[in-house]
Amino acid sequence: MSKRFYITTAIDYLNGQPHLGHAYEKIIADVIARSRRSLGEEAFFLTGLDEHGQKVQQAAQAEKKNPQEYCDALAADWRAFAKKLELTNDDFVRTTEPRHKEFVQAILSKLHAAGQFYTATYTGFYSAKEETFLTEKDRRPDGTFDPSYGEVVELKEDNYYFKLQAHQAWLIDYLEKNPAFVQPDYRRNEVLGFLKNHTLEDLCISRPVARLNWGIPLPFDPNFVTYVWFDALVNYISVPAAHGDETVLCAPQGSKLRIQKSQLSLWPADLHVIGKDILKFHAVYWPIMLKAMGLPLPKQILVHGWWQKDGAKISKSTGNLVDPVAVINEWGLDAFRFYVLRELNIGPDGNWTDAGFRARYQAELANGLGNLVNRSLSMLKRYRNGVVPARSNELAADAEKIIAETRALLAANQLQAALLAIWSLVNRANQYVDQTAPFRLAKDPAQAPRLDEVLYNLAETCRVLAVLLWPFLPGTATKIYAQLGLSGAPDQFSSAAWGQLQSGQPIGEPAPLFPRKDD
Ligand code: ME8
Repeated sequence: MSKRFYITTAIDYLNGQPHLGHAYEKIIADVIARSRRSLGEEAFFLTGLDEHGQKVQQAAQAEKKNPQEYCDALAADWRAFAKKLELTNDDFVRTTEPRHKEFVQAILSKLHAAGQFYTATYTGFYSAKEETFLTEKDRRPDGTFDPSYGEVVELKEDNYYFKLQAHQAWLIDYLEKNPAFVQPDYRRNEVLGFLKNHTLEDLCISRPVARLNWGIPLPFDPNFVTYVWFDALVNYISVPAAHGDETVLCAPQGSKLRIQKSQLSLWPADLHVIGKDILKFHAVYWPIMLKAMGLPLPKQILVHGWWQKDGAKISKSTGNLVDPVAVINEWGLDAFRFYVLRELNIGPDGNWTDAGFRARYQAELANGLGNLVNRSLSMLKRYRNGVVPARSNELAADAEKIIAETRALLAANQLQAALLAIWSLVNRANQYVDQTAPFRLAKDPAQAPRLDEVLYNLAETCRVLAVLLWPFLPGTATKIYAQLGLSGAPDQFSSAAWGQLQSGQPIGEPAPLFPRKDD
């Protein structure tokens, strides 16, 4: 059984509705998964929800629900959201599922038996909002804690700790020897800088049941639960275990786990797609946890930046939100998928403005791609009764160059650059219409052979574009195929090769892909 390309996203906290940042990350992962499948690889795409913790427990209490009921109701909204984005995820994990909880417990038992945990008493400050312990170093010069921590309380409690510190030198060495492990490079440098300038503190993995019970009970001490990182990160291997992945099943020896019949080979993950705020957990804690379990490390952690709206942090409390569902309902899913990937490269922070969104819709989608496809196919309908003329290769070299560029960029997860390459073909073809002026050629019967050539080149370019666009704009790509009279989805990159549109084939009905919207 061959190993699949395994791609994951962060699993989102279930304490509200999904926003632009969540949508962005899931779309990045979806485009990469679709690209790999289009390029001929088998891919497995995992996303899901992080459901334990104090915030969820408190939110459920506020609604007078038990936490599981509260999670079940909200999880239905998040699953519907994944559908709305047309994500092609192969599984959807919820950390409250038995298959996940049992695997976490099996791992905890193994690490406990191997002496990787110890107990210690903590005395200090705690932010429930951020679910984190604070130290004197976290105080501001005036002695207070940043308001982003919410209410900070003083605590004294016993907890279990995982030995991180012992692996610090190993991790520095690993990051130095594996420059692709964290991308982009400046994020890797950030992790290295942190590791070289700080002594790692061991990781607290538990909470006393008396304070938090909405977590996974420690199998070796019923007075404690684990939650957040030792719970959430393990989703990346608990799901492969549930699918019968032999590599991860070696980790918790001897335990009884629920395994589906599928028997997939997934681990190590090829790509964890995450946001910059959870880099330390993925690039420091997670590799050390895996090493302690005796498992190979993921191949790459791909770190995206954060969206703001109109230059300010996205925040529910100030109402500074982009509602992805409202945007999709008004403008269409593909316009939304296009804007987030075209506007923001994977790495830096981005800024959503409604004006910027409209401008790209108008210029690149309606006037660029939409106009090209619509006028090419309308002219073919009008001048040739919708029947594809004989093959002609005038735009073949341009197309082949851009096909090769797009292939390389998709393989390197350079999504914004791939869109730029694809749009250079859109622009080239629109320029070709202006240069060859088929509407003038149509008036002169002596130019009929030339008009045939032009119409073939345009229709074939539209077909090539549908294949290149499939991972990004699957609905639009499928519509272009249907308007060309082709059945199925343009989901195989190999069919982008020039000249596959057959002479004599009747096309379908041209219709605008991106209706113009008047402001
Ligand atoms: O961190 N722009 O969950 P989460 C871009 N449960 N991305 C954003 C964003 C923004 N404005 N806001 C959030 C968690 N994100 C944990 C993860 S993984 C084992 C556990 C991204 O709901 C954020 O960077 O707070 C993260 O990758 C994801 O959304 C989920 O964030």
